Amino acid sequence: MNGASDFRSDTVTRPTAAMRAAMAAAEVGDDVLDGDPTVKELEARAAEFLGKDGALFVPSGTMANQVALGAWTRSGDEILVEREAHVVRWEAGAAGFLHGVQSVTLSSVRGAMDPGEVRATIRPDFIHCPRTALICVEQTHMGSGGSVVPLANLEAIAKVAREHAIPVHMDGARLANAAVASRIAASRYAACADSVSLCFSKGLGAPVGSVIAGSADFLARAKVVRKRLGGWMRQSGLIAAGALHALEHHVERLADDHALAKELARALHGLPGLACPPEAVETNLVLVQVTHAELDGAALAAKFKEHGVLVSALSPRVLRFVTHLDVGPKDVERTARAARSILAG
Ligand code: TLP
Repeated sequence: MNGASDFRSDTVTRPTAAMRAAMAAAEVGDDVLDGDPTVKELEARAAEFLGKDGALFVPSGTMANQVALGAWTRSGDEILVEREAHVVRWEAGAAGFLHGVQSVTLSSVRGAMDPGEVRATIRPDFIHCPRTALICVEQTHMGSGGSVVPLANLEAIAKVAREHAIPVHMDGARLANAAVASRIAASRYAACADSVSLCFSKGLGAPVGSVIAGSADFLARAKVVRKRLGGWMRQSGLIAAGALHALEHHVERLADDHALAKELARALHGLPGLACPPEAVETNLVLVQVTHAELDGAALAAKFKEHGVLVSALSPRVLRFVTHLDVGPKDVERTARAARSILAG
């Protein structure tokens, strides 16, 4: 929809002119045969950003998570994961389909699982039990509207995990948002995990690509899983250049997206049938509870579309607005006008 205010996801951004120029100028090679120089540079830069030995470039955040699961688990294992985490909610059952692992899900307060409950859920070493092979955390936590999981909580979970010699995987699709919002380095959050993913195709504004980072040992296994999943690419320097540009130029500006998300929440909160307390907005996601008597999430999203505003209905009672590089204050004003007109009618 041309000219729309597209709040469906931060994945919808189009590369900027400067990013396209960087991509066009990228030096490339066959990443499988000899290593692509731009991919190598991106992997080194991303590893440094995340404070890990190294990183592997993969096509998507889903593949980054699934490469990690494949590298840490074997068929019949169990993973502990937050109930709303992308790994269990939004990856089409990949953990079971690809790796034969079952997921035990734990509730959380805005993405922060209770370390005591994590400890209590770890299986004993007993012939009848599956092996608890991995604990998964997510930063920011998408399911609770981009909340920043407190560092102290992640450290407490990491401590439990280490005591039981269980690795931790962090879905860091939007870790850069957490770092910018909290002014805590991404590498400090990542230090709570043995593997961490980062997406360039979300708030960072690149067209494609994620990395999965960790120790040299982990990466050796991860490389095999990436190969098995068909995720090893060839002249991928072209897209890695977009990701490199994003890492160099689009991290600090995430603060603008966060401010805009708050502005959007302020504009919508309290309109009849909508609730999105601005104080709950920590990064670039705004979850709007739909309490309207006649309109559910899907009906409301359809009405917004008539006004040129695109938004996701996550469930009958929840709309999700996401701010990013390609929306600004005018789009928020348009959304507020649309909301007032829809709800007045
Ligand atoms: N999430 C998408 C949809 O899949 C829901 C979105 O629009 O937010 N981890 C987290 C926390 C994510 O939010 C996503 C994407 C992923 C992983 C997967 O990334 P991709 O889409 O690159 O596979």
